[in-house]
Amino acid sequence: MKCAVCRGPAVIDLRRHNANFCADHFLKFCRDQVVRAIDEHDMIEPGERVLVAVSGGKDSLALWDILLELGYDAEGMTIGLGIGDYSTASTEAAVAFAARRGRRLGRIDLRGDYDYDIPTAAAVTRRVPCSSCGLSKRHLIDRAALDGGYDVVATGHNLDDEAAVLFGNVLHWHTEYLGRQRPVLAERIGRAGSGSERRVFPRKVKPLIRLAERETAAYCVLRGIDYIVEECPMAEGNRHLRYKEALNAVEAASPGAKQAFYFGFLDNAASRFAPDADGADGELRACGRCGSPTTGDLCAFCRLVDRAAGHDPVPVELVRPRRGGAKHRRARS
Ligand code: Q46
Ligand code: ZN
Ligand code: ZN
Repeated sequence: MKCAVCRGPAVIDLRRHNANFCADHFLKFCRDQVVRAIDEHDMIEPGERVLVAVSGGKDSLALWDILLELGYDAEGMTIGLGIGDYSTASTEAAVAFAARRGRRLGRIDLRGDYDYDIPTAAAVTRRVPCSSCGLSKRHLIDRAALDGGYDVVATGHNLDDEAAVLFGNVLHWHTEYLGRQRPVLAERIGRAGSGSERRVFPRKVKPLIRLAERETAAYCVLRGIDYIVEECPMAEGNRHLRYKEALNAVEAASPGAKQAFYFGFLDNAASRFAPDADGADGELRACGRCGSPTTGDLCAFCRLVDRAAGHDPVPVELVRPRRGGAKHRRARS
C-alpha cells in the first residue's frame, strides 16, 4: 500500500477517495479538507477569534489542533456534564490538550455552577439525556462566546454526524430541522430586552464536515493526541447511533455514499427547506433571568435549571438507556 502523493509506505486507506496516504500526507489531507470547508462556506475570516466547543473526544480535539495548525486564534470551552467517569475522563483529556498547546480552556461544571447534572436532569424531566444535554451545551457555549467576545463558535461535527442527522431528518421529514441543517448558522442580531441592538446568537460553524469519524480518530493517533475513546454511556441505544450504523453498511458497499448523500443535500436541497426554518422561532424577547433570546418569559435553559437543580445526583446507571459494559480507555499514540 503506497501513499498516493509520495509513493512512500501508506498508513491509511481512504476508500471513498480511492487513495492511500503516508502519515505526513494524511495529516495534510485533513488540514486541506478543513481549509476547503472553511473557504467554501465562508466559516471563519482571518483574524477572527474562534471558540472551539471541546468535549475531549477525537473530533473536538482534532478540530482544535487543526485550527491552531492553520494559524487561527482558537481557544476552547468545555462543560462538565456530570456523566460519571465518562465526564471526568473527557474533561481530563480537554485540560491535558489545552495545557500541551498552551491555550486557554474555559470551563463550566454543571453540578458546581448550576447544581444539576445530565443524569439528574434526565431523571427529573423524564426525557432522554441528550435532550437536556444538548440544550445545556448550546446555551452555555453560545453565552460564553457572546460574553467572551468571540466572533465564531466551532463545533466538531464530522461527516458521519451530519449524514446521520440528515438521514434521521429525512426519514421523519422534519422539514424545519432540514432547513437548519447547514454547516454555518449565521449570527443573529436582536434587541432582546429594552437595550440597544446586539448579537443574540453567535455564528456557529462545522469545519470538520469533509472528514469522516475514522479520519479524525486517525488524525489524533498520528498527532499523539490523547482523547476519550469511549462513547458517552447515555448515547447507548439512541437513534443517532443506529442511523450511523445503517449508513456505515451503505458506505461499506458503496464507498463515498455518505459524502454524496450529505453534500448532495447541501447542493441541491438544503435551500428548499430554508423557509420551513425561517420564522419557526417566532418573536424573540429577553429571558427574564439570563437575558438570552426566547419566545417565552424564561428561556428553555433557565426552565431546565428550575426543574433540575437542587436534587441529589442520580447515578448514571439508573438513567442510561441500556445496561452495558462500556470501558473507559484512552487512545495511545
Ligand atoms: S448529547 Fe447525549 Fe452527547 Fe450529552 S448525553 Fe451524551 S450522547 S454527551 S454528544
Ligand atoms: Zn506521502
Ligand atoms: Zn434564561
